Amino acid sequence: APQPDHLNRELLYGLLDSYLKNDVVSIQESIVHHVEFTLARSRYKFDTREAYFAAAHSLRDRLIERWNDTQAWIKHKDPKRVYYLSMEFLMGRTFLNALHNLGVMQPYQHALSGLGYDMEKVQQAERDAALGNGGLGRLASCFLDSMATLNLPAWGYGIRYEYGMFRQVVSEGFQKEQPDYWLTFGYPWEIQRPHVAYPVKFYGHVSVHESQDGRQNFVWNAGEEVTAVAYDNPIPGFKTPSTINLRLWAAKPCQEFDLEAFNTGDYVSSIIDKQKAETITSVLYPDDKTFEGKELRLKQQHFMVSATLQDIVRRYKEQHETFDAFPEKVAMQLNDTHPTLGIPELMRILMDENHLGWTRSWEITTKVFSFTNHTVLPEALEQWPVSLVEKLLPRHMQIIYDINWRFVQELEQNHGISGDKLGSMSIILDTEYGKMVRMAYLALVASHTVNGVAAIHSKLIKETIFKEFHDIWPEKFQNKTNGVTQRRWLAQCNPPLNRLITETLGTEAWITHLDLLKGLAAHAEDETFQQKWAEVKVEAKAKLASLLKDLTGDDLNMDAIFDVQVKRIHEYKRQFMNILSVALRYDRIKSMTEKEKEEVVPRVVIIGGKAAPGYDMAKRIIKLISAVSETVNNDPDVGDLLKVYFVPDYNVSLAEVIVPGSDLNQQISTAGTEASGTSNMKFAMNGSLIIGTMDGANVEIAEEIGEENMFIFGVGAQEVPALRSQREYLQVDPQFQHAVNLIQNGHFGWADYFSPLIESITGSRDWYLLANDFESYLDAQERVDQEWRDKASWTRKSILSTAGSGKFSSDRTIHEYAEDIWGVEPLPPTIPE
Ligand code: TH1
Repeated sequence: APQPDHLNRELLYGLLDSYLKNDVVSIQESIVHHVEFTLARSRYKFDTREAYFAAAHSLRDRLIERWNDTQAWIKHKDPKRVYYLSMEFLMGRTFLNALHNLGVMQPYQHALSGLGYDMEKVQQAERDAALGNGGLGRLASCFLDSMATLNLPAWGYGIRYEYGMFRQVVSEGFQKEQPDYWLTFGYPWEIQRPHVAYPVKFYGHVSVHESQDGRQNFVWNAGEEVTAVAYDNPIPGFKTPSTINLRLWAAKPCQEFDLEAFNTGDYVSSIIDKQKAETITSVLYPDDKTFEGKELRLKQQHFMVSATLQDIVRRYKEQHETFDAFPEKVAMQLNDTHPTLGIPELMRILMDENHLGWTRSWEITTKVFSFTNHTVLPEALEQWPVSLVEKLLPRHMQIIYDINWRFVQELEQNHGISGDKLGSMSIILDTEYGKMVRMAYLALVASHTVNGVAAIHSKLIKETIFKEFHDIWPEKFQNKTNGVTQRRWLAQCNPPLNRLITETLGTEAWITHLDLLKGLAAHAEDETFQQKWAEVKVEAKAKLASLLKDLTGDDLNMDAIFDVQVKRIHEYKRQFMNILSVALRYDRIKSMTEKEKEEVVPRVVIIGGKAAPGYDMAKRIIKLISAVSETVNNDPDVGDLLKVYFVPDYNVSLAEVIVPGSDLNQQISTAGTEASGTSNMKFAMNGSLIIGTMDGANVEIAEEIGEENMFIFGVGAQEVPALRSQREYLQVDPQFQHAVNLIQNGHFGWADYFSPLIESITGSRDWYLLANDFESYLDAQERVDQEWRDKASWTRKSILSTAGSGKFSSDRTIHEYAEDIWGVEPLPPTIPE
């Protein structure tokens, strides 16, 4: 018999792909098998949760099969690989996504119902993997889906936090945080790899040794060592066997025991000490855009990049003798500055462990890293105290100093820069509290490319936070407008719309080529099509209504505009402005005669999002929304003309119901503050109209779907700086003043508690220009009501929203990254003819 080596390898990989069968009986057998042998429960009696776990394990087998083949195939071909380094991956649920991408939805549905289970309920038994805060983490997850679907040889790297994003409970209107211990019942989608483990060092000191050739060798004698263990999460592409890997690291105590401590007799406390290693990966920091200089967070960052780089270098060395080809085989994307320590870590590995000189190491490093900036808010920019970096990572601090020293030399010699300007560009910043490392500058200096996440944002970073760098290196700067995966955010979460689109276009090719949605525009005026479109929306609204019924007991008015703002609570996102306008609407209805009320367009206002636990203002905003909700919803004068709900614990799975069920969505950040936003794209895809400012990706959405099909208001980013400097002298709109007075006068109770909120938008303190934009916002809201009165026109705009959202697929985004930044090519795992 021919040995595998003599077989055509490409054929062999193709054959391996079809080992498990996907007919209904085979699937039922595998589910029942997992009930008995994986869960060790009776195969005659298992509940919904067990049905979920068994079905998940059965599906996992199929994922592993493809995953193994993909990895073997990539290894065999040894193409350039891209590594996406991120401290956050907000994956949400996997079951439905995997069924959908593997194309086995139908057989699993039948298999489960044959066993007496309802797919919908089984699927609800899964807990979200919430290893991220919001947009940045969800973007990383959409990117993985697109990279797999585009057959890119790609890897995701991150941290397996034991506690994900906290669970938000709202009690008497106040946010309470509860731990999200998401691993209680086990996580069936991961594969532990106890043998893929690396030591990660911290603390200690650096010693210098003279080698025979007279070179200095730096040796880092660490004070603490922990082990990073890999957990692999297969990420299936859609309609391709290609299944890539998300490798998440968990911290474990290292193997070596400090014999001295043991011999001195304190056995038990030595063991307890060891256990402390695990704390490194215990919890996700729940702060969205406020930099907190906590030592544990810095440890997490180094832990992630150190394990990742050891893994990448090991993989490279398996197939290559020297580092010469490293930049042709490796691209690494830094998701914001959080993984920037990877830069000095790679330098250290190349210089200290592989004895390449500085010049060679720097050349390699600067060819492999690229960096994405996600915000211009100054409070989010990472600056670590030199004293802390020095203590935790003494060798890295030396390398950062060296990088900075050479950078400053270059500025002086090649760019003629001196004096204050040198200081303003330095990676090390001198402050009254001591020296700081500006991580964004470090990332910029060492990366070949930096990109913003929407056109306006990429322009802004060149003009503001990175201006001096743009002056010397204009060619480094790029834009990569964000996108979202239409698999999860349209095809899976909105089955009725999926069917209607596929039926109308006569193809489901839009699921991988979202541009095809523009074919819907031809039907926008068609009355029967509008009818069908409206019916689909009603179906999605009914699902959202049933969710709210479960939460509140209320039956929603299905004729109302479902008006949604869901995102992290932040002053710049202006949920406060939203609720002020709701207060005003309430007050207006209160003063109406019954006759006048007949003309009112009914609204259901839905707001959801988490406040960072230490963000006092954001927490007060939640209480204000709850207080307004309490008053409005219980006022018989208002009836079902206006309802306000704060949806607790907004997360990916809730978004999958809320987004399709909305008529209107609010994207109302002060122009120039929201880098991109990504929910705006999800809403547009699902035919929800946007009320918003010319900020972030809204600008490009307006280009694509037409400004006339959105409700745009407010000042532009260019006007913001001048307006800010004039805040004290600006005329305050009387309606704004009236809304403020309602709150101040205790209309919704809690007047004292809300006074810091009022202060924050008064006169010169109104940083986000609520007072200034309010009139224009109310005007846009008025246009919304007018539009709703004309059902055909509204539906037409809804169709055009979906039709114009083709650009906002993460497939497009990833294709651009691959071509313009990474230089990686698709490697379809198919058998060549
Ligand atoms: C967000 C941006 O605010 C948002 O506009 C953008 O669409 C999204 O990233 C994806 O690009 C950011 N999230 C974070 C989270 C942290 C720090 C900075 C940002 S910017 C922790």
